[in-house]
Order: sequence, then C-alpha cells, then structure tokens
Amino acid sequence: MHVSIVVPTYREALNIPELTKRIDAAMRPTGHTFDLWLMDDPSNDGVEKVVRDLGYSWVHLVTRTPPRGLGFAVLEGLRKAPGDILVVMDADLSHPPERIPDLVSAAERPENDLVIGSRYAPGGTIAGDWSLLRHINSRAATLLARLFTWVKDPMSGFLAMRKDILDRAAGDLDPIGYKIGLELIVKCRCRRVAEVPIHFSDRQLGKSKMGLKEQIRYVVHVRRLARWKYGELARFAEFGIVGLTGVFVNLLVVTLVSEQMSRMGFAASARLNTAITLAVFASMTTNFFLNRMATFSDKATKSLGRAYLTFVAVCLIGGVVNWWTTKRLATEWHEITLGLQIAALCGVAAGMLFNYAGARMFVFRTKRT
Ligand SMILES: Nc1nc2c(ncn2[C@@H]2O[C@H](COP(=O)(O)OP(=O)(O)O)[C@@H](O)[C@H]2O)c(=O)[nH]1
Ligand SMILES: [Mg+2]
Repeated sequence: MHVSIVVPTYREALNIPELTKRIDAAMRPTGHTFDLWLMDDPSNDGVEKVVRDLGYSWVHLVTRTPPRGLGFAVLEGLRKAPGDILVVMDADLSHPPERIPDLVSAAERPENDLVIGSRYAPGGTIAGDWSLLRHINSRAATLLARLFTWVKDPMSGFLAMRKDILDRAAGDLDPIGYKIGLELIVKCRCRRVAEVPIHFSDRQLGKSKMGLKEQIRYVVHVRRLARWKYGELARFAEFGIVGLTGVFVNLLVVTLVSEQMSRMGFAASARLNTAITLAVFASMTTNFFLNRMATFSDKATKSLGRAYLTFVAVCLIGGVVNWWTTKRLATEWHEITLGLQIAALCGVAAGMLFNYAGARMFVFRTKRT
C-alpha cells in the first residue's frame, strides 16, 4: 500500500522541518511507501527553500494557483496524490504524525469507509486551555454536524481513507467545505466511520487562520450539505426558519406601533387595527426578502415588485387557510384538553405548507441562470 499525506499550508514554513521529520520517523517502520503533498497557497515565507534544504525526495511542494483556500487546497491534493490510502492533516503539528500509522491501518480495513483522528473518542485529549468561546464554537459546530452524522469529532481535519472511497463522490465535492471530514462523510456516503483517539496539541509556531469568516463559511457549508442530502425538505426547513424570524418581526412591530399610538392618544380599536396590519405586512416583507436571499437564492424572480405582490397574495391566502383549518379542527376538538392550541398548531402547519407551495410555484419558480 502506498500512503499519500495531503497537508494544506499557508504560512507554515516554520513547521515544515519538524512535520516532515516526525512523519518520516513514524512512517518508515510501517513498511509502507509514502509521500507528502504540501498544498501551499502562495505564502511567500520561504517554504520553497525550506523544502529544498530538507532534501526529502518524498516531499512534494505544490504552489497553488487561485482559487485559494483550505478546501480547494485539500481537494486538489486529494486528486493529485497517488496513494492507495490518503491522509489529510494540518501542518501546525496539532495533529500528531505519530498517529498516522494507526489511522492508515484502520483505513486499510475494508469495513471502514473513513477514519478520523478524533479528539473526542475515548482516549482522545486536547492540549492547553481553550477559551470558553472556543469551546462553545467547537460544540455548536459539532451540534450542527449532527444533521449528518453521529461521529464524535466530525470537525476533525485529521483523516484517512482509501482512494476508492474518495472516487465515490467524484465531481460532487464542494471546496467551500473546508470541514473536509464532514464533506467526505456526506458526499462519499461514509456510513462506517472509525475514530482513532489523538492528542490534539496547540499550534506552537505561526498563526491560526480561522476566524469569523470561517465560521460563516461553515454555516454556508452545512446549508449546502443539507440541500445536497435532504433536497426539498432542507429548503422547507429554511422556509420555516425564515418564518420564525418573521414571528419576531411581527411581535416587535405590533408592540412598537401600539405603544407609540397609545402615547399619541389613539382609540383602542384604531390602534389595534393599525398595529396588527403593519406587523403582518412588516413580517411578510422581511420574510419575502429573506426567502429571496436564502431559501430560494438559487431561483430568480422576473421583477421584484411583481414577485413581492405575488408573495403577499400567497401569504394572505395562506392566512385564510390557517384560519379555516384552525376553526374547523377547533370546532371538532372542542372537548379535548388543549384542543384549541393543537388546532392552532395544525392551522399554522397548513398555512405554512400552503405558503411554501405557493412561494415555490408562483413567486420563485424560475431557475437562476
Ligand atoms: N492552502 C491553504 N492552507 C490553509 C489555508 N488556511 C489554512 N490553511 C492550512 O490549514 C491548516 C489548518 O489551519 P489552522 O490555521 O491551523 O486552523 P485551526 O487549526 O482551525 O486554527 C493549516 O495547515 C494551515 O496552514 C488556506 O487558505 N490555504
Ligand atoms: Mg491549527
């Protein structure tokens, strides 16, 4: 078996000597042939000279051309590398090279689709003091990943797999997926994922490149994966989330308008009529724009004004559907405890389904070219 190790790098020249030395020491005793692919986004940090001076024939430095980015670098490396077993890891030595042989032997077993170097598997550890914020971030990201997998450390960037597993996804891999493990689990349909515990060290040299931008990118990634895996259902869920934000807009507007008008001395009925009407239109409007930007971002509308009016019309009919459903069921269930509330929930569901279908068919129906 030939093992290829793919490492995305950006300004990691300082870490390359120790990384390669430790990989060499770890891999030699295994008897596997191996090579290393440093996928460098032009760092201008002298990494070329560092690699040349090391003089290892098994180390390949690829200076990438745009588009730059971690996801692009890893994918390009995975496609380029000749190994029967492919390993992905970071350059900053947070992933211990000494564990590569264990990952490789787990990946060799035909029953494993993917092997993860795992911080959270029994025996895995994390070095140093993570700030509370870093913990919360990591946990929240893992929670989102639960849409797709139950593995303990889906965020890990330390992975091993056989080439044939990668080939399953062929052209489907999406490089915005810089959480490459999650991307592979979903797109290569990895059902059997083994986790090898690792000690995750803190980077000693150089700087982390992960910031808010990467976190936003992760949410976009999760959304794309959900669309890929769950199709229409994921779109409907997004529509629901947008609807939920609409509830808050509605509450905010109804409160503000009503308070303002009561201060101005309006009578109760005029105040309520105005406040409720404005609140309904405000939430329909924010819902329209959010759906246009998110839920149906792949769909174009012919003209904004017409799309908006159609959306409002659909929602108003949806409101009637909600009203009618609730009334019918509430009449039927008037003797059941919470009958009215359950009926109202059914009404909301019916109205929402109607709105979704209407928006899909009449408002956002054309494909964006
Ligand atoms: N090629 C490439 N590699 C990158 C880029 N951003 C980060 N990396 C590499 O990806 C790995 C993980 O990045 P790091 O900054 O350590 O992320 P963190 O561990 O989440 O803080 C390291 O080996 C980086 O050098 C990039 O834009 N392009
Ligand atoms: Mg790191």
